[in-house]
Parts: sequence; C-alpha cells; structure tokens
Amino acid sequence: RRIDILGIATASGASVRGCGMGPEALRVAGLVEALIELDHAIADHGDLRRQHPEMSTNPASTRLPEERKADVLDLAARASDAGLDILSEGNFPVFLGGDHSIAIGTVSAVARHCATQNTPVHVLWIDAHADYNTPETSPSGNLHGMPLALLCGEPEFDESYKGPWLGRIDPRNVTIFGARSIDREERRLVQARGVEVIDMRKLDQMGVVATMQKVIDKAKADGAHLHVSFDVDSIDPAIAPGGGTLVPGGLTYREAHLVMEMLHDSGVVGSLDVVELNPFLDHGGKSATLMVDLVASLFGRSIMGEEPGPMEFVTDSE
Ligand code: DIR
Ligand code: MN
Ligand code: MN
Ligand code: MN
Repeated sequence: RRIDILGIATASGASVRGCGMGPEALRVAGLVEALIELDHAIADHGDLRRQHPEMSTNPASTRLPEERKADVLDLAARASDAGLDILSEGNFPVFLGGDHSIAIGTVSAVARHCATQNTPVHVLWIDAHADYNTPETSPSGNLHGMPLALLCGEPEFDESYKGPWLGRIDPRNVTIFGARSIDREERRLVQARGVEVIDMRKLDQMGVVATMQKVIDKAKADGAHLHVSFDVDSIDPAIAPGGGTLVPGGLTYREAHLVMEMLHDSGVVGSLDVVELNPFLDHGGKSATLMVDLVASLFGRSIMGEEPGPMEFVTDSE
C-alpha cells in the first residue's frame, strides 16, 4: 500500500506557536527517505494551511478564541475531505501536524471511510495528555486539548462545533497511552465514558508488551481499523524536547520503539497522525529525528531486519 503524506501546518489549537512548522521539520529530518528505504511507495500531498496566514504571526494569546476556533474547524473540514480521498484510493495516510486539533479532521476522515466498509474504528492516542476536555471542562480553552471529546460526541460541544467529526468515535474503542497529565474534570469524563487509559503508572508496572498486546488483540477481535494518533509529548522530554506542553516522566527511547514495532507486526494500523512537534523549541532536530525513526519502526524498520542476510565467505583458493 502506498503511504500518502499530508501536512496540516497549524498551531491554532495550541497556545504556544511553532508546531505549524512541524510538517516541514519532519521532511527535513528525512521522513520520506526513511520510508523509501523500507521499500514503500510514497506520495507527498504537501501541507494544508490556514486561509489567513497573517494569523500565524500573531501570538496565539492575542488572537481571539473565536478566530482560532474557526481556523481549527476550517482546517479540520479540509483535512477530513483530503484524508477521505487518500483512504478511498486504498492508500495509508500519514498526517503531519500541526497541533493535536488536526485529529478532529484526520480521525473523522478515517471514520467516514470505515463507515462505507462497515469497519469499526479503534483509536490509539499516544500522549502525555488525555485531550478529552470540553469547552466547559477545559482550563486553557485550547482546542488541542479537546479533539477526543469532540470525536466521541460529548454533549457540551454545541451546534457551532458541528461537522463530520461530532460523535464519530465510540469512546469504548479509544485507548489513551502514556498519559501523565489529565485535568480533574477530564479524568471524570474519560472514566465515565469507558475510555481505556494506560497511564505511565500502569506502564511502569505492566510494561509495553502486556499493555500494547491488549490494544492490538482488542482491535483484531473487532476486525477494526486502528488509527494511531502520536503526540510528540508522549516521549520523555529529555529525548524529545520539541513540544509546547512537555511533562516529565514520559516514554523512553526503547519503550516508544517497542510500541511502534509491535504495531507494525500487528498489521492492524491503517492511519497515523504525528503531531505537536515544535521545531522552534526542538534542539537541532533532535525530536524531529526521533519521530522519523519511530515512524520508520511503525513501517517495518527492525534491528535484525536491516541486516543484509548471511554473509558469503569467498575463499581465495585458486
Ligand atoms: C491541557 C493540556 N489538558 C489542556 N493539553 C495538551 O489545555 O486541555 N494537550 N497540551 O496536548
Ligand atoms: Mn499556517
Ligand atoms: Mn495531544
Ligand atoms: Mn500532549
């Protein structure tokens, strides 16, 4: 299957500027080359960006919340249509953010496509945060902290949030993985809705293999399309400093790779977001390079698999 890359270059859902440059940083870090190296066919569709570029130069904090919201929903609508096109052609979309509000569009694309095939959608949300706030519960008002709640149809999103995303996902088919910063009301909501939360405490105790196997087995048993939404801040800030809302105590280098390797071997993943990479805060491409390597693991790079095979010993006996 061809891998189709689509950037959504925006920071309108966040309060820190810079992750709008994420798609380009991932390309500069060698994303396309890494996938070609693994023998995948690639198409790069370039980036969607907001209609009013002048807004990207204003500090987010001085932009009106209504402007930012309009921006987020406009991009979500366009990402949803573009993503649906990619999936309808039978290709594997890799969406590059952008802040995590882009998932409103990307996950709705997956849901719309899977609805035509009667395939359930499961979502694996790898993130330091739960991103399950509503306009009522959100302490920040930032839409990148709300996409899951919107996709799962929380009733506190009024008419003004309507679109092909509202209520498209069953919260019982969502797993949040790597969380360590969840707001009080947000925690109450995820518990009430039956979202599976594999937080860092659980990961410390049970490890990646047992917890991921559960996610994979559940998707397989359901014949589901698994969408992976991968927030750079899930990784420990010591090795991934390029994010606007860092939280200590994240995934280690090997934990993150093992997640991706297991996902590759499972064969259940059908689409991917790579979000919240902020090149302005990154240290010389450190986080961008790590994200590219993790995506490569998801698409089949493995330690032994890279070996050229048994060596031929040529003797010089003539
Ligand atoms: C916080 C932070 N829970 C909020 N969320 C972030 O603003 O809703 N998500 N940073 O990625
Ligand atoms: Mn932009
Ligand atoms: Mn997030
Ligand atoms: Mn996050």
